[in-house]
Amino acid sequence: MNHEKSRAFFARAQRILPGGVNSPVRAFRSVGGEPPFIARGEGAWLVDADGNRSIDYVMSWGPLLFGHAPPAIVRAITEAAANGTSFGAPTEREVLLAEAVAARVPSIEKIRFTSSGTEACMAAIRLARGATGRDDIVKFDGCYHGHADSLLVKAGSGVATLGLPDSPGVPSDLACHTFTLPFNDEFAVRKFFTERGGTIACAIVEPVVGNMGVILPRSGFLQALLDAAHAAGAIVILDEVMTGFRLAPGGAQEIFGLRADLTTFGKVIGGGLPVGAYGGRADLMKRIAPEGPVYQAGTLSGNPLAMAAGLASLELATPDAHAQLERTTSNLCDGILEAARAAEIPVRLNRAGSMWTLFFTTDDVVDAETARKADTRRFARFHAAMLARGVYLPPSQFEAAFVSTAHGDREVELTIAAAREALRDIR
Ligand code: KE4
Repeated sequence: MNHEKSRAFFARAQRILPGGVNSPVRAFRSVGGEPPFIARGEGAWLVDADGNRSIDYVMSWGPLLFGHAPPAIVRAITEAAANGTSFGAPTEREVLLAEAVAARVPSIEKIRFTSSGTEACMAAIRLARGATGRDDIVKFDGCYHGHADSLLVKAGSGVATLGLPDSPGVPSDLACHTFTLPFNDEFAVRKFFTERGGTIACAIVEPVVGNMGVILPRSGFLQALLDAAHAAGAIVILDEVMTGFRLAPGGAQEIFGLRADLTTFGKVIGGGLPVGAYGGRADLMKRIAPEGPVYQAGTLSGNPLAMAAGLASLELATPDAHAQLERTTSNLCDGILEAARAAEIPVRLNRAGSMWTLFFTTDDVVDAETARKADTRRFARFHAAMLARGVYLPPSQFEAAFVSTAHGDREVELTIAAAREALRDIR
């Protein structure tokens, strides 16, 4: 594989962009090597600047449930763009997308769109603090909810990958209001909220974690969090930026039969364009300006192109599409596990629907502590060996891989064949 153009682009990018990228995890720092510069996406495939083709399991970190450039979404964006790209005024599509989200997620009584998941999580926390008059919040070690100051405390995703438990620049007298508990530890949750739940405005959690790699909630854990938080008068925010509309038409809340007080969304509801959203109980959301005093705003919130892409994306997110994603991902992961067994390499593969992570470890991965025991050097060798064979995995052990409806039997077969060789190579 020739990488000359990507290498030249990366050298040039590093002169003007920090690390040569616009988001840290893209720089390949935790897997080594240099990132390919992408020229275009075609369904399940990426084509880089040097013409190399690879099967994409990053899928823009989750938004592309239907692969690259699905005709219905491209058409929706193109048609919307012909009528103007932004107005800074209300439009019909914002109402239509809000109604489409609420129709799929019963806990959404009111919703507000933003331009990123970070904004959505930041606003939901401000709302919880404003509604309760409390300053403290709870998050879970290894979970990532975007880069707002209060949330960069033992965060997952890029921060965990970079090994930065707390980011410089976050004031200590702000970080001290964020309490971190171990994910999946029901006892710790009940104990914490019993002892000091009275100062907690909210708990925010990824219902299925994607930012430590994929980690599923133990049975009853999420309900225990809801019960303990509510008993202490705290609000529960389910961060469905990654799981929303990916795990099921109604996201994780449909899967687990839960009802969040507030939910954050992103990724899939933008169909690849910048969208975030937060919503939930009407008695809370009515406190958001201009209806209420809690301020939150955004120049491009509800952007007509992003709303058009989101509407087209949700229209494609049918039960049949989710059934197809389940079949494809199950076949893929069974084949990868079989390849690891054949290579006699100890692994754990965690999967929830069409998001999965292969951990190089001998222990079940159930929280940040067990995730961090994974052999990241071996993961880096696996990542490079797969990329050399035309399979583009997330460049970090602590990220989720994503399947789309554009991944078919051919992509599954090619990926499993590459995994057999790559795992043999890294024994
Ligand atoms: P954004 O601000 O990146 O749109 O959303 C932040 C966010 C919030 N909540 C969850 C559960 C998320 O996974 C994310 C962002 N996910 C990462 C991938 N793990 C984005 C990739 C990146 O940072 O480049």
